[in-house]
Amino acid sequence: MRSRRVLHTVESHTEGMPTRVVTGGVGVLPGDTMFDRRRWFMANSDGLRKLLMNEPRGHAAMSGAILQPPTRPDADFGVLYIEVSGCLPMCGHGTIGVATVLVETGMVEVTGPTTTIRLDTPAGLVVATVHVEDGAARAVTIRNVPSFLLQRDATVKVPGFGEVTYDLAFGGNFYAILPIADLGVPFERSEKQRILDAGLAVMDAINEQNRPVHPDNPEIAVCHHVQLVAPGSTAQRSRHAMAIHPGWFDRSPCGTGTSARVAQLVARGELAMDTDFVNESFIGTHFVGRAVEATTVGGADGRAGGTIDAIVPTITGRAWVTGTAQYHLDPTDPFPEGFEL
Ligand code: PYC
Repeated sequence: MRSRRVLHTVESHTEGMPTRVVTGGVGVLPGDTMFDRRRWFMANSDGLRKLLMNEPRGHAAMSGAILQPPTRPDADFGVLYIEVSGCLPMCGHGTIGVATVLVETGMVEVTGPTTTIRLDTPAGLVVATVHVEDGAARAVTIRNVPSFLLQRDATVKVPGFGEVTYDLAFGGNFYAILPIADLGVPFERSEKQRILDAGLAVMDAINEQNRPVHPDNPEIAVCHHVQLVAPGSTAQRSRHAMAIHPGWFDRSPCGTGTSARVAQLVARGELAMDTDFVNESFIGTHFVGRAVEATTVGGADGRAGGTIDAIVPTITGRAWVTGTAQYHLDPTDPFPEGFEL
């Protein structure tokens, strides 16, 4: 065996969605903040993301996280999120996976029934509280970045669907949120291609006609996630299919998507602060979200538009370690960045 590169990983899944946690083989990325490191990685090292996420080492719905030393003194680890479609500023299921891996591999010492890990993410500091029983991580609660409803009852013209009304919310990434019934598509796994096509059509229309931009960081922009809410969902318990660019579903209930949904429901006056909201994925797993603090975003640096009411959400979910691996790149491998089919 010859190898140009060896990457060490711990494999996990969070409520069905994989997180390939890269624990060795990358080195320290240049940059003063994790956001700078993310920018540098996307410009200079994106082939590494593709190698780990694309086939044959990954698949069309692959997701992962590269561990780094933190860039800020109040954090324990830095995290760079990688997935098939790029590098997200924040990923909820990925953070729950990372925290579980850190505890279960002994990379973080267990300090009691709850162990706190402070993670330096490109979107800001995210605090993970790992609920430990008999040395095992049973559940993780993350305190996410400020989340907010950016647009309420926005409309776009979607080819094949006419004028579509949606809410646009942020929970670490931007999410369009709308009832699937408005698109005339049944909420059934057997209809997954129709659901995906409809979600991607809405996504394309939003990015062409009304592309969202974060009020505090213009480099966080674009809507790559569409949360299609199932009939019968309420502000206490909701089911959805999450269509993600360029064409896959989140298997987990989506941590940043649940944060965005909590922010939407609070802003609409449908969910009270400090109240559980259960969000169910397309495969039937769930996260519990809660708005635990009121805050604001935007306006701080004098940007036009003033401040926007926001909440700080917590998201609780479970992850399991599924294996460990070393991935190699042979110099004669014709697919040094994998491939997409
Ligand atoms: O859990 O935040 C999340 C997430 C984003 C994309 C896939 N999962």
